[in-house]
Amino acid sequence: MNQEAPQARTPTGALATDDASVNAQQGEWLTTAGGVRLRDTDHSLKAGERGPTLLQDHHLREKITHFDHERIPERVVHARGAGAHGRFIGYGTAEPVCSAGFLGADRETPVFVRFSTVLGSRGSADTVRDTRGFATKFYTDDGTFDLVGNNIPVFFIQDGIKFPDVIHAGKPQPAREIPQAQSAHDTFWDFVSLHTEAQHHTLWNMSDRGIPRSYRMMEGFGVHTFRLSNAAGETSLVKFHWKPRLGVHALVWEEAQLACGFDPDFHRRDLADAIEAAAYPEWELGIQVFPDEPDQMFAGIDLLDPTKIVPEELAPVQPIGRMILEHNPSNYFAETEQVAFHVGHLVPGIDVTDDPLMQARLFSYVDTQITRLGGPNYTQIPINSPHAPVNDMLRDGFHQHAVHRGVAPYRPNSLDGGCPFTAGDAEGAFRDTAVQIAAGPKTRAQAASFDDHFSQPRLFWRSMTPVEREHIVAAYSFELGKVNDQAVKERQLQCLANIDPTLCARVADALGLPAPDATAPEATTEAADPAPSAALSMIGATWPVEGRLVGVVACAESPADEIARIRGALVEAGITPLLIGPTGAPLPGGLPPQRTFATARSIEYDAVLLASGTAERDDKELRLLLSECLRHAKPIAGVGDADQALVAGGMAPRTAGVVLAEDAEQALTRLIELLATHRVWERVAG
Ligand code: HDE
Repeated sequence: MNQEAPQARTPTGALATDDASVNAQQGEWLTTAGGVRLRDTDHSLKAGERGPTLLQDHHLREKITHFDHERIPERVVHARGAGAHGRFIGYGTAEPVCSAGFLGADRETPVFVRFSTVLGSRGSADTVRDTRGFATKFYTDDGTFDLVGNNIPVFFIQDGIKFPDVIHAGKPQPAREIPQAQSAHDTFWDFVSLHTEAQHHTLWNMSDRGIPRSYRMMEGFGVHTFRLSNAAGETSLVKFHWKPRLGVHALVWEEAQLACGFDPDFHRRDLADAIEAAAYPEWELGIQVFPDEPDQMFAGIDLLDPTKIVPEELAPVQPIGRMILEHNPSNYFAETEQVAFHVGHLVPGIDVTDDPLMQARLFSYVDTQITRLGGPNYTQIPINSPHAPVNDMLRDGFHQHAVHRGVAPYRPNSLDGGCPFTAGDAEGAFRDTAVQIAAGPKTRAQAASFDDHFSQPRLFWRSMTPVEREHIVAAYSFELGKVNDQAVKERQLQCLANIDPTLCARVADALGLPAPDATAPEATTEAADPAPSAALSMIGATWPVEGRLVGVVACAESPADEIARIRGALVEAGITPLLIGPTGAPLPGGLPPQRTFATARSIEYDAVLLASGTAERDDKELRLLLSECLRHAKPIAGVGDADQALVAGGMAPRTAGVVLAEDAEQALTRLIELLATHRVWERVAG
């Protein structure tokens, strides 16, 4: 098992002990919470063998009372998640724009990352169509920096005051509390069709970005524009990007739906299994850099508007470091559930901007932890403890772990010798950038530059390949098909007409409704006629295959040495082989299969290979597995006589992406080439 607990820290951030378990359990005897050794924990104290139970039983009361309070409120959004520990390694390339020490060349910083869905409850399925959270805690020597981002670079709303509205609309409807963890219902589409600034984010959700193949294969975005400053105090505006080494890949919609039933923990399991198999997930952190001009615009795009991207073709993403996740949490609750991120956890060199969405977040994240984690001392929980020394003059409160000394937790003081002292630039103090504020009246109005809601969705749609467009049309057709209110559907079609007439016509056709004409005025301006951005598409390149999963179907007739060679070659390529046998009985060579025909479904494998000897297999389950792989555009290979099993599985001769080879090595070479393209799209392209 590759698991390592977080380092135990004292409430002031110092290392407490080398043995993290000491804080949780000590000694060999079962005890009460007070440390008294127990004789029996299986029977309550009764008046005679047949009761009644005595109120006096303090052990019973302590055990049950603690159990009664084991749950804490789940996060109001992003309740469902998975976490991992790792390292961030700076390249030093950020130095011209950012003085943050952890970005320095070869500097290593421990990190904890939590991925999540947004809408569902803590027990909901992983593979629903939704945005994914991508929150990273950097335990830097200069204090904690949290980059609390998503896998989609834009947001539904431009002003944080609307967050309760968009979330109330997306959450299950109040009367019956359904549907769980999805946007395919009236209230969501009611809101986004009325509130057209949400259309860009919604389009990303309807694309394959809404159903990632794995947390390991997602981009991450800081979404807002941040303000960086270098050692000379010069500032730049930037957007943060995480680029996954394995590429950005998605499930197909049928897989996502099947996984909700077959394996609701699909993404959690994938992340933990990959780390355990030493296929460590890795991302490169990059920044798009913009000059810090007074208008905070770049190429006509308002950098304070979180519903807009800046195409990478206009501002390339410059790599500044990489992150590798190497350890699973030891305890879900202690680490993944209790981790508390905050947009205001900033380190010297990194500052926020006036983006009105970001400004509201600066309030929300501390506030929510006070309810969720039971008071203001949540930064003392080990997973949240800074790795920098803390001397904060914050005192008391629920669950205070520190035994503070001194008499003067105030400043100025003379009684504690004036301690602690404030720091200056030389001591690495945080500096609030002295941004010039344009004078104006107090107002609830927003800038006119926030008004264009359609040109960027149009840019996204135009940047998609035909397969990706098909998926978007299918997603809108599914989601709007689940909406009952006719007016809501018509209003959303009107929004689609303002994005692109073909998109609108295709969805209208699926709904059996007329396609309206565009009404938005933007279609006449240059910004409204954007050039496609190739960086937005997920199709058309090749990516590393390390850490992908290949199902290897074998049976009693398969040669032992061939099974061994196939497994060996896959492992050599960094791919995880999963042996699939007709039953749980060991396969030739003695290895037990990891999956049986009854438990194997296409969702679990990125590609499938049939060893020779499987020719005669005509099992119902095997046929189902192969036909699903076929529909899900997965590479399939058969060695020797396995072609007969493939025909039984519904494959016509020369089906795209189906490899038949005399020997295992040939089959594997071709299969791995196909796997590097993620899927065989020409098989399913209409
Ligand atoms: Fe969050 N968000 N958010 N959010 N958010 C929370 O904080 C909030 C927004 C994001 O794994 C909450 O600890 C407001 C944008 C992630 O623990 C809460 C607004 C982005 C996570 C909260 C936003 C995010 C959260 C719920 C609009 C992408 C999960 C529990 C102003 C850049 C972090 C908690 C984790 C969690 C509020 C908008 C990302 C309630 C008010 C934009 C990844 O504080």
